[in-house]
Amino acid sequence: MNIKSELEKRVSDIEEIIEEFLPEEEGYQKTVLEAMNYSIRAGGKRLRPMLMQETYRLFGGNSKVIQPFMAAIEMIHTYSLVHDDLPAMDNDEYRRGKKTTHAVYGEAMGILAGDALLNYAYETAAKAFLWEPENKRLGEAFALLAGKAGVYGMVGGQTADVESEGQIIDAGKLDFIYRLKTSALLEASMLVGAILAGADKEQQKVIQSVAGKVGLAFQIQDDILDETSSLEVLGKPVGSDKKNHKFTYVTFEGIEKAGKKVESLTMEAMEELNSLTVKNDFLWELLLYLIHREK
Ligand code: GRG
Repeated sequence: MNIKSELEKRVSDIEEIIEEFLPEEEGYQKTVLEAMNYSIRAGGKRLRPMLMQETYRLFGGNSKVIQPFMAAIEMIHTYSLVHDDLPAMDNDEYRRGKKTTHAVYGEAMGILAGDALLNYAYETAAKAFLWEPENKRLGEAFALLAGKAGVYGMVGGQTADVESEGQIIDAGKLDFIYRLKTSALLEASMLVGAILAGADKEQQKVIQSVAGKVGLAFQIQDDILDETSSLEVLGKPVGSDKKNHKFTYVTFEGIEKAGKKVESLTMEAMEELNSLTVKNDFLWELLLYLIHREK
């Protein structure tokens, strides 16, 4: 399989799906609608909707009902990036190779565009209930998505992360931050796919564990790239962790050990995925590809 061309094809399919759910830019609130669409259309790997769709396929899902959830997870992810880039947080000017939302539209619109994207994500996912009112799995998927994005998920992780700036933290707290700040949305992506496709509780447990490990590996690779990459390749400034006095896995263990950890976590995740009777070759290749991702 040529993973690069398969990835390109999937990203373009996913972008078409997301585009269908984006709001019209009109009315007195036109500016915030433009800022929302600007942030979403700025690009990115579309990893979360991709993992959702591939996990849905893994368990034999074949309805359009997954699509509003795919758009919703990308909206939630994008809101988190818009807010993370704000002056009160990382104060970054570039993201996904473009000016950040607050850099283009001003700080107030950056805050509002993030708020609006988060809410619009749920408005979008709720469309699935109108399409398939008899589908009993939708409520579970919706609750899971909200929980993983919220204070017991990504927002909780970001809180601990912000409060830890400038401090030396122990491995337990770092693990907490990574599991919530980063893994939670990857867990939501894969679990929503699994739930909507009808995976049973045992299968969901495996997916939860796989996604948790992929999330940790993904965050550690993010730490590595923040030290080793460049603005041109990454599309966002490097050295952001140092600038913000953030204690990362790389500070703890160094680049080499961190790289090994990315590999071992991914291998464990892949072994667990392999323990399932269902298979998805692309998902397998995608996880392998992520180990050595350059952006
Ligand atoms: C503001 C509530 C709130 C949360 C922010 C997600 C996040 C929490 C902060 C963004 C910065 C960061 C290092 C997050 C960890 C997850 C991560 C590596 C995000 C970047 O995801 P990619 O690489 O981005 O998938 P693209 O642009 O490809 O979509």
